Amino acid sequence: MSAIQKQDQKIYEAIEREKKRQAEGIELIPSENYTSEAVMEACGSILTNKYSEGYPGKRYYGGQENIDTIENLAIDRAKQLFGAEHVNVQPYSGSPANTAIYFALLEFGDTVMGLKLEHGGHITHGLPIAFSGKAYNFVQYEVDLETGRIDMDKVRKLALESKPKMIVAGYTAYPRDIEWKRFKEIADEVGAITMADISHTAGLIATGVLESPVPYFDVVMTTTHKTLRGPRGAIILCKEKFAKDIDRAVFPGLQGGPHENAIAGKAVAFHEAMRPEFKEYAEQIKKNAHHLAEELKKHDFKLISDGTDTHLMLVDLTNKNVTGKQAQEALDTVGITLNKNTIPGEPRSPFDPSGIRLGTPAVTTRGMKESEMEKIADWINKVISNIEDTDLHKQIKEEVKEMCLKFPVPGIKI
Ligand code: DSN
Repeated sequence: MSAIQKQDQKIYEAIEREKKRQAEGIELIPSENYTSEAVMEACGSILTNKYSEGYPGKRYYGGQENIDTIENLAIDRAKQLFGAEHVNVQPYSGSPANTAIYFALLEFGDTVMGLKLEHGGHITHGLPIAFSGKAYNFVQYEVDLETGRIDMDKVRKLALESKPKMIVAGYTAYPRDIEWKRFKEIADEVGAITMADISHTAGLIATGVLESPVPYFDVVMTTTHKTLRGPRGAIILCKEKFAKDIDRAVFPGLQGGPHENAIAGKAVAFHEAMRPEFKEYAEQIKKNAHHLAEELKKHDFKLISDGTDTHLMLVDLTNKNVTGKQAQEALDTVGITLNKNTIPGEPRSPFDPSGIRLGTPAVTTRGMKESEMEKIADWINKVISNIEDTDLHKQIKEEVKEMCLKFPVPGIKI
């Protein structure tokens, strides 16, 4: 950081403060993680200087010999990691990847099925005010309000009624296993394309900790920065028969020059994810999430679907007489970061919803295990049960910091 320090003090200081925040606090936002130093080196490398519109072997600018090597490595590693027929590693992030998939395989106005946002879906899965919801006729399915789970019979009924051209499965706030095979059977019944968004669970899927949709689904996409622990970005995996359409939709359909520094970071992360220790990491994410869920339940927190099969959980705070926003803000003051979240059937506004969403990918990267999950649940309970007790919050902030400093964050030396 010495160059930034010399020439841009304001940015330098903000980054230093962010380092301290990341090191001294507990990160529970389930879509965040800490990349390795190797991933950060690739992202911060001289590769950021290069333009490389096109694909390996077919570029529009010169000087591509090293870029092609890097992008081909990213593609080959992703294919191996997920057992995919074809991979595009150029999407800038999850939303552009999803938009590219729709652009490749649908016509504007086509009917698509996706899970409603407040039930755990993503804005790109058909939110009416988003591009997906405006450009396509999204028919939204929901989770069962009693069980918090997707009822596959209801999905089938909706598919038979609405005859979608595509069915989207895979979510951002759904704590349970997804029945990929059943989705595929329903899609086949109505002749729909299957699209899986595994952004949240890709690291668990790549390691076999959760079942993969890749053998069943036509197209699968994932961001690379969540449980997969790579740089910010996304990839699209698909069956060979969709390869040309997907590639054309990413470039030149939607994007210009790919970010080859991020693609190098993806390649490094895929290499890391193929190591045996990454499987152990993914298994521990799930164990930690399960343990944290059970501990929260002991403190009378109501979990949507009563638990988790994955890395994340969704908590309805209604019985605690605290809103999601109040909880998020109070927990922020003690150094515990999570996000306020709508719950299925949300009666409140998305800016101040009834729930919180939390997960274990980041704390597991630091080496925290079940005993730390017990402490975290205890602190969350104390803060939420004493939402205005700022003296208690100050004391917990010190306890949080003391524990965190025993678990270093990759790339941060405090
Ligand atoms: N923002 C991501 C998440 O937090 O789940 C989804 O895009």
